[in-house]
Parts: sequence; structure tokens; C-alpha cells
Amino acid sequence: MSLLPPLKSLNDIATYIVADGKGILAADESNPTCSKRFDSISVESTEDSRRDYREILFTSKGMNGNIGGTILFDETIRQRSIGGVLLTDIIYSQGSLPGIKVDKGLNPFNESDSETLTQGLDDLDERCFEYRKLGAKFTKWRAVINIGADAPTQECIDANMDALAQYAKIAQKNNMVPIVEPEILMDGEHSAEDCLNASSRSLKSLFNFLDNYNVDITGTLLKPNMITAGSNNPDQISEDEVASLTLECLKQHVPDGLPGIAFLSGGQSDIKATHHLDAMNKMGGGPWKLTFSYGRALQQSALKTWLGKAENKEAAQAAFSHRALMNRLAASGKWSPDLEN
Ligand code: 5MM
Repeated sequence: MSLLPPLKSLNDIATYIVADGKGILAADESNPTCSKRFDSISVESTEDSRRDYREILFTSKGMNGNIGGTILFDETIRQRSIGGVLLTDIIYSQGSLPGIKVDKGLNPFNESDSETLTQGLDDLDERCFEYRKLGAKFTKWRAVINIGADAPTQECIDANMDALAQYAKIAQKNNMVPIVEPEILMDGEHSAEDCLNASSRSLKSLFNFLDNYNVDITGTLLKPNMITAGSNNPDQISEDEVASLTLECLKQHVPDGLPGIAFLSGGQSDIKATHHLDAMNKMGGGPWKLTFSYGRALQQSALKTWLGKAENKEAAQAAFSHRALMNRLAASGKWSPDLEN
């Protein structure tokens, strides 16, 4: 097992995860989402195939030094490798901390067909207690905000941000760092200005609720979307515009004491997600570390290389290791497009 520094406080854990350009691997796809990903490569999603795939990622060389934290789904935190080693021990041996998704997915908000409220607060304290014993050092909860004709409503934003803050308080009570993820979905034809507006309202509400519940900001990480135009909008803005609007929005709402901001990729291509992160860091970043917590943008190339075949393991690991390294460079503002070749 690799030697980790003593991580005594929540701030030590949060700071470790995002230190030196390291970021987070979001491997917490629920089983239905994992099935969707595996469908795209015509692989059946079973407990074993999910284990095989994740074992490939976690044993990749590129985990070490690039991935400070790995977010898991409930099934994965209990799984052992084909050789009988706990996957959490493999993650630790790579110098990465295991974390766990603790939300229980989305329900319609007030019977709306366009807005949702994330579930999972009822038995959260008990679940966090168990996850801590299983080795988790941090947790994640994702709130989803849609942009549409009459959405997002302030009521939906506030209900989701209230739940995020209650979750964060419970995670900290159980000695785990909460990652708070207010995701404004990219789906739709909306403009970057609409995204900026919904993101600003959500972050303002989120930090008010975190303050109301006395959540320790120095032991919390934020996982936001970047400010982009909707994925169906033909008028996309440039990488530098994404970076400057995102920085402007974050500087307005995020307190300086937060140790790190680790972006979700939200459906951006893997190179765009790296490019945007690099541009923000080249612009000077902010008072917090700016890094990645990507799911699709870290895994897509590895998944398409693996194709469910054992003989593709090493090539898939090389693809994943490459993206992990590219994103660590981007988190330090040291990436350039020619490094992709
Ligand atoms: C990896 O996907 C996560 C779990 O999603 P479901 O609960 O829908 O299965 C998701 O929360 C993920 O951590 C974030 O959305 C970031 O992933 P992307 O792909 O947007 O970078």
C-alpha cells in the first residue's frame, strides 16, 4: 500500500484530493447508467463485467499521481478484484482516496415533468457510518437542475440546494468530506447566458444553505458544471469564453476558504473538457484549486478501447492513463493540444 500523508482533518482530506494538479475519477455510475455506457460497446452489464472494467481503470498506471480521489457506487465499494483484493485497497495503493456516491437518484419535483429533486436523506446518517467503515474518505451528492421554458424555478433550486447542504452536514458528522454537485444540465438549446443565470442562482442558494447549516467549507469540495451553451444550441462559445464566464461565476459565489473546485464534464468531449480546464488555469484560476472530477471525459476513450475484451486491457489502461495525465496538466495550466498526439 502506498504511503499516504496523515489525513487527520476534513481539510487534510479535501486538500490531498486536489493537491498538485490531481483530480477525481467519477466511477460512480449507478447500474442503469453503467448499462447505458456498456450498451454503447455491446457489452452486457453484470456484476462481474462492471468489476472487470473498474478493475482495469483502478489498476492503470495513470491513477498514480493524477487521481487523488475515486468516486464509487455502492456495489463497487464492496467488491474485490478477480485476484481477491478489495477494490478500495487497490485505489489506496495508487495513492487515491476512495469516495462514495450517497444520493439515491432523482424524483420529479412537485410532480413537475421538467424538474427533479435528488433523494436520499432519510437513512443517510446510517449509510455514511457504514461507508466510513468500508474505507470511504469522502462522499458525493448530485443535484440536477434543468434549463427549460419555465425552468429552473427558484423553488426547485432551493429545494435541491437545501438537500445538498443537509447531506454535506451529515457527511461531515461522519468524518467524510462532502462533494456538493449542483449540475446545471447541458441538454437543450439554451444560451451560455441562460446557463450562467441558472448556475449563479444555484451557487448563491447553495452557499447560503451551507452557511445556514454550519457546514465547514474548508472540508468541502464543489463539483460544478462549466458555463456553456446548451448541447443542441448551434451557437457554441469559444473555449476562452467558457473559461472566463465560468471563472466569473465562481468568483462571484464561491468563498475563498473552499479548498477545491472539481468540475464535472457533463457530456463535453474529452478534449474540450481538458481544454476548458486548462484555459481557466492559464487565466490564473482563483483562490481555490481548479481541477477535474470527470466521468465520461476520463473514461470514454478507455471504454471504447476495452470493448469488453481481456486482450484490450493494456490498451484501455493506456487510453485512461493518457486522459488522467492530460487533465492533471490542465489542472496546472500546462496542457496544450499537441500533447494529445
Ligand atoms: C459517473 O456518473 C455519475 C453517476 O451518474 P448516475 O447517478 O446518473 O448513474 C455522475 O454523478 C457523475 O459523477 C457526474 O455527472 C460527472 O460525470 P460526467 O460524465 O458529467 O463528467
